[in-house]
Amino acid sequence: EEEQKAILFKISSHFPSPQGVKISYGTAGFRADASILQSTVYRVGILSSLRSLKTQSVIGLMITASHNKVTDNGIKIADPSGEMLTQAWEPFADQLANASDPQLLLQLISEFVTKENIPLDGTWTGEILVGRDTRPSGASLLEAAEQGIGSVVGAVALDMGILTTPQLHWMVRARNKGMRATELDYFKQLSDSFRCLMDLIPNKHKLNETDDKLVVDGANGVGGEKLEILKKMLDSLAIEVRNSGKGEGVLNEGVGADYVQKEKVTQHGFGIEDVGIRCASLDGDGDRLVYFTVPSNSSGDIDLIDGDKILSLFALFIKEQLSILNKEVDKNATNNYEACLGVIQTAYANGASTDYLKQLGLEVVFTQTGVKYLHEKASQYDIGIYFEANGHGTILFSECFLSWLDARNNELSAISKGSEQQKAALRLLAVSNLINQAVGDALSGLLLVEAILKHMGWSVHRWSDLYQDLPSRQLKVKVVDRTAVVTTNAETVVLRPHGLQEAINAETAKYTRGRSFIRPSGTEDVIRVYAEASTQEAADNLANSVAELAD
Ligand code: NG1
Ligand code: ZN
Repeated sequence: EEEQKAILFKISSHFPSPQGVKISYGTAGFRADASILQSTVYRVGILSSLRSLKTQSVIGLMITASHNKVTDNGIKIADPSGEMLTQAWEPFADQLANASDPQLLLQLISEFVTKENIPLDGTWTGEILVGRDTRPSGASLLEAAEQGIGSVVGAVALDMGILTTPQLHWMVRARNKGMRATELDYFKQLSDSFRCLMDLIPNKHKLNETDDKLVVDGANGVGGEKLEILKKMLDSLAIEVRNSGKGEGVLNEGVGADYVQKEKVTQHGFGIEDVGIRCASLDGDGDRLVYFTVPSNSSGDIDLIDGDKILSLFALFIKEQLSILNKEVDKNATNNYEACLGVIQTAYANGASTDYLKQLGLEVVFTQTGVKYLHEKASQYDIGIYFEANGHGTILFSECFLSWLDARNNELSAISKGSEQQKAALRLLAVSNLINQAVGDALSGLLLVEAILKHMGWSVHRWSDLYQDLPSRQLKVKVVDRTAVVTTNAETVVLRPHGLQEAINAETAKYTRGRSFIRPSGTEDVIRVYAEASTQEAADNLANSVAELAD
């Protein structure tokens, strides 16, 4: 124990916390200008070692700032099943990151180790998989993380290199399930299950060659780079990657899913020559996915197919497979299983998508912004589908449902091999292998979209026409103290400052189909404003007046 203290003390003194800045955990881990992150990353390294020892599992540490500008960086931690770090440890992460000197740091750690009963006696070896995106600051920050991990006796870091965030989360999950977890294993699982879905495409759609090319904007980041590798393993899909990170373009600058979704204009590398073609865009660390098309007018605008519409497509497909599977099932038979399907959205979901999903008869639940909240909720269903409008989402299958499905598939393959019912079972199993159940993953999401469009025999336009988005507008307001705004009810209602919600209500009531809310961002120093109304002009006006109220 004394030895442990000495090591921590010695190494910590090389990582003084930045003066005069308070850093906080936020929606998706710590994020800031890369130049001030050395000590934070070092300390999160320590935390991930403790987390690994506590859970006696492999933990992940990812150096990325996702869609933020290239000079930013950040840290995301993956818990044993690949999901985000448990919220219960976030306050400790905050305390560590802000501890002013090594003495205080040591004291915090030792109190926490006692409180959480973390075994530091060497009976268990902690293992932390570390990865980073393509940001130039990544290599040196990753080193700081390794120093932090190594500061805890009995914990080791394993450098997985440059990865998308979801790849790292996937590896953590796979390792803890005792599966092979290299990057090649990841690519193989995705391409194998994609092939499996393509083999199950109804005959009538197999020959449909139209609409076959997909063009993908890689945000000049790691996602584009990885897609270049993955696409070589797919034989039935032609993908062209632009902004792949190999050219001159800067990460996330005028490109990527966040830009496309928020600005709704064509990004760098796309234009009038792409009219009508099916296009997709990834974000800087490959965990967000949106689709879009370039319309024939030369407005510079795009037709966005956002996370809500991806969610709708997934929900429709899964619902269809479930109903085929349960058709003709004897209600009293033991092989009957009414899978509970749930759909999770946030307040940013377009109102038209929610109406559509409800009209399909689906259960729609709302949570706060941030994948950690959506994921938690989705895990309460047999099949939980969650998406943020910005394109971050996935599908979770419960162990219980999957083992029933597996058994049911075996049964069906014995009594009615090749039947529609068995195909439905196989499709659902393939989806559970294709979709990254650790966290939203642009690459696996993209393959699932492609397989479903092919299954339905749909063009991108047919998909886009599922429903018409209500016009919406998002704005950011810079304020002195964003924490002054406190919200409730999945962030749709402002509690403080007093009177603000009433003012927003009064403003919103002036608009047909008006809806508006504000919340403090968890990743940037701003208040976000969202407004929706029946016309674009009205949505813009509503957003502007609410922004003025928030200022
Ligand atoms: P904040 O900055 O808390 O709004 C943003 C996104 C989240 C989530 C996180 C993490 C919006 C409105 N917000 O969070 O959905 O993706 O970043 O990347 O898109
Ligand atoms: Zn991201």
